[in-house]
Amino acid sequence: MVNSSFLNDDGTITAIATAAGMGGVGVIRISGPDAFSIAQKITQVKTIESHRAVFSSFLLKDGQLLDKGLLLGFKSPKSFTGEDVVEFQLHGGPALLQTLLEEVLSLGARMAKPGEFTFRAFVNNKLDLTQAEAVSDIINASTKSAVINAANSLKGDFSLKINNLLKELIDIRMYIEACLDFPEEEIDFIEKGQIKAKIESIRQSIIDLNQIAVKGQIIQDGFQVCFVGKPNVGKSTLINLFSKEEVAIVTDIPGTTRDPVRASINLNGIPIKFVDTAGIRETTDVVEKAGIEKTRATIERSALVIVMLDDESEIKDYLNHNIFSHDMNIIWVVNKIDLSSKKAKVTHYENNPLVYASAKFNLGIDLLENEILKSFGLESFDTNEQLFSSRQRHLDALKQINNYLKKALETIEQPELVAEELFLAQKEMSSITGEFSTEDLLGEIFSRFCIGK
Ligand SMILES: Nc1nc2c(ncn2[C@@H]2O[C@H](COP(=O)(O)OP(=O)(O)OP(=O)(O)O)[C@@H](O)[C@H]2O)c(=O)[nH]1
Ligand SMILES: [Mg+2]
Repeated sequence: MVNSSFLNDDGTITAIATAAGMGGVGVIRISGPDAFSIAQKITQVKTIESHRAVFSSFLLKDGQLLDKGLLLGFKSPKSFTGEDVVEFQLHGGPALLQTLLEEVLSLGARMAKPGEFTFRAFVNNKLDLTQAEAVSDIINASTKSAVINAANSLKGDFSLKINNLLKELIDIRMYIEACLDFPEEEIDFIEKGQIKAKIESIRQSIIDLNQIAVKGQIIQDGFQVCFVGKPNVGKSTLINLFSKEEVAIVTDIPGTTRDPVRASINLNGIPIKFVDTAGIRETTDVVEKAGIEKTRATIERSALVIVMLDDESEIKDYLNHNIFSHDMNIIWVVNKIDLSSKKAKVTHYENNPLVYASAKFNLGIDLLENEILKSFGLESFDTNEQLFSSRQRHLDALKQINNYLKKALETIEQPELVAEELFLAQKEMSSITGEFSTEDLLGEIFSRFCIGK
């Protein structure tokens, strides 16, 4: 794991904090014990006051002026990382920033690894793990809703909910353990009832939290939806309509699309990656055959498949040929209704929706959009609902906690077992905020950051 190496390193680190490429302003960040002394050498500012911006020169060792800009110092512990931090704000030219970065490195700092600044903030208790993850989420957010959720997590909403439940859980566990230590003071019938009720209430809160977290994760990561169907059925026309631009070539020649075409679309605040694929048919054309193989691979990776049809009678062919795995999320779409007397509507084929539409004339597409959201339980999605960014890791932990609490309730007559299950639930809860976390987990989380964060 890339990051394990920085777990016990408190040297001075630096990186260009702004995105690669040219920009009006570029930022170089330095954190660690030598941050201020390095900055003094570069700017020749004698005393750098904390939390005060100073307009200064940035110079090389031989006195060559590189640029002028803002020098900002943050004295430990009142900084993002909790260490001494300095930021240089200068013009955002890649060569300029690189030259100044090399100067900082030559004065004793080393290059920061991805996520290392945030990792230090975590180690120095400036952020807990969910907040550190939210830093990465807010940078990677692709819609406004995702930004707001990440901001809620960063502010500590998710951690607060977990910590409150953790407190309640510890209280009950302590009480049971105390009773176990003094067996002469048996837990009486009424108390048992109260313990059970408390565990039930925590479990309900975990279930509620999980529901919010699932939505948060969908908004954060979105999901992949692919279009499949016979050549010429209108798949590319549909992806172009959704993405409001010509991402795929549309012709009346069957077999036009060969490589999968991708477009990211924001549907009700949810980022969806649509993939248009090569039409499925028996073919001897080698290139088209390769395209069809890719289609199968794309179907496997998609959370939902939209199968476009010329006629509903084709559904049986797909089912007879076992094109889709048994638990695949499918929406059938009969396209080109403008050529028949069919009306735009939604019906069902077995358990899956069947939408009648026209991609070319934008008929029934609103119904299709609604069915897409519905297939993920998001049709009545309230974008004002207080959510937070969450990840698979959080969902897995919440599921585990729920299991432990369930077991605790099942063994309520045996306090030793209840205490053990509550302890496991407590450990799992603490793993969410990072109180109990392995090096591997930390490495995995922080290595996904960009450099400079
Ligand atoms: N009348 C009518 N024509 C449509 C409709 N949707 C698509 N077409 C036409 O059907 C033809 C094929 O459309 P495409 O979107 O290229 O079809 P495709 O499924 O991507 O085809 P391949 O890439 O070859 O697999 C084009 O001439 C489209 O203009 C529709 O709703 N009504
Ligand atoms: Mg196509």
